[in-house]
Amino acid sequence: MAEPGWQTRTGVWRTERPCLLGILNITPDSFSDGGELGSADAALRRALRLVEEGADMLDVGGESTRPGARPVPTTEQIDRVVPVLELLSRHTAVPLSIDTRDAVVARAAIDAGASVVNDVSALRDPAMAAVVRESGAGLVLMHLRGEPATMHQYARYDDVVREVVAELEVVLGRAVGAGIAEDAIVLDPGIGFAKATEHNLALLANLEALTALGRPILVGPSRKAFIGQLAGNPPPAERVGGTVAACVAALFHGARIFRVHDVAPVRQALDVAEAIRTAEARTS
Ligand code: HH2
Repeated sequence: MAEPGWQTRTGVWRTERPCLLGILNITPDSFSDGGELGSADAALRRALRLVEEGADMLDVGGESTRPGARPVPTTEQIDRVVPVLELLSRHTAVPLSIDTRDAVVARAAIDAGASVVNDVSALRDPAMAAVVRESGAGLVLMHLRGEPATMHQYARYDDVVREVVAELEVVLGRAVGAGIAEDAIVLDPGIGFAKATEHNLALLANLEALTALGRPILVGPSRKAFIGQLAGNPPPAERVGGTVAACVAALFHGARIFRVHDVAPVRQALDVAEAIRTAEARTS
């Protein structure tokens, strides 16, 4: 069966090949790479490396959403991300995504060249839907309960898969009801957002339930705490093997888009895993 496409401002994104979204955090405090990109030039160098390693899209963020993080004011986010997006637009042809919950930041980022809005709060800002609709940007709707500062207290579920699918179905309906084209939307179970390790594992193992909503699935397990917990607590930058494992498992359960820091190893792993997956599909 053909994979659903993803309509962004720069055209339809075909998800026949696993898509890699390389992470560019322009933040002093991100959990794994905070403070690494202190200037637009450093961000450009990292971006060009990620593209060379096989990133299909770059996700630029000016606010950490790690557990306990405090919100970053609009103007500060804009000051962080807009110069980087402008520079990237001039130097690379890959589509750019803005990781923000703030409609004013999203608007400024789109004007600076972003073609996708990655909103981990799934349209909590009442002005966000209009920004996405009017600009024709692609949209990532992620599952989150509460706010990053407080979300750990909402990591309680009777049936995490059923509840996350039901809650994402509601936000998908709300987005479409607000006039956003369904083709522009991808869904994300929000790995690590108001989820304990057992919840992350159940979601990654049952993404088929989410693909039933008819939109491509994005996952963001990269370097997250559950990998540390399962692998003897290495620091985030040493969670590459666990990230690869989570992405490959997610691919076999239906994910098509992968948001990662370590593009080269994940690209190689997913290209091989996808060849195996499609060979299996042809012979069964
Ligand atoms: N995870 C993070 C940030 N944005 N967006 C989507 N769609 N899905 C995710 O799982 C996701 C996301 C958190 O990771 P990171 O950017 O590495 O850390 P921080 O929030 O500390 O900057």
